[in-house]
Amino acid sequence: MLALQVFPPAFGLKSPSPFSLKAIALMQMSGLDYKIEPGDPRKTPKKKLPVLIDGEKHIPDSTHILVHLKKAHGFDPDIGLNAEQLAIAEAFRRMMEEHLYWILVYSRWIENGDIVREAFFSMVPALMRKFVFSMVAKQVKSALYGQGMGRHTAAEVYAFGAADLQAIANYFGDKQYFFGETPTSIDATLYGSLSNIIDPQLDTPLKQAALSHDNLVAFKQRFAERFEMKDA
Ligand SMILES: N[C@@H](CCC(=O)N[C@@H](CS)C(=O)NCC(=O)O)C(=O)O
Repeated sequence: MLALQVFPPAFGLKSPSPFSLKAIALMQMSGLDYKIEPGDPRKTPKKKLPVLIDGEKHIPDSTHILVHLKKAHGFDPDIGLNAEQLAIAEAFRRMMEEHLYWILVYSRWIENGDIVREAFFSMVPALMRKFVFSMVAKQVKSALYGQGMGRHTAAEVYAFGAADLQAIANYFGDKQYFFGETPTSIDATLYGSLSNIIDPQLDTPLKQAALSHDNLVAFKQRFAERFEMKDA
């Protein structure tokens, strides 16, 4: 059976990582038989999660997982899209994964470190938890600075986030899914991002910006129900 290694549940989500949640969403969409396993990024080929295990093969990266599902299992949620739609999906996917993602990271690790510490490191003995958290938080801050997002003020960061969400909401419009009535892979990406922004009990300006778009909130609910994404 296929096994999907992800960051284990937290914040009431099947996974508190947009990439892991996207991969779970893709597996749910595929209808393939699979199980979810808690992973440890230190032990994976690219030191990141998610990873799909298919027999002897370990496939890291949510995008490569989709490619593998297409090639090895005949699951292609994008088969009905034309070249223009594929280009639009790719651009929005990169916006969500390479830009909006970092605003989520900022909202958690820079602005709500205490809550993140208790949610993500509850398995670490209380005496060591602050120390372990501060080591990881240092790496995350450095990554944020390297990427560039960490060089902006909080107001600037959240303005970027609000602009991303506005663009997504504008394109989405009153459709059921990103490209109409049929869910495609960009819907899995969008669900992974939106659920991670909206569902945790963290009140952030990014969450407020997402909640201001009724069409995105309704989509998140619709997708979760159709593909049974709840029950962390
Ligand atoms: N491009 C990758 C990104 C995966 C990713 O960034 N995963 C993060 C969690 S959201 C991770 O594993 N971080 C662990 C680390 O950097 O040590 C994908 O699409 O799967």
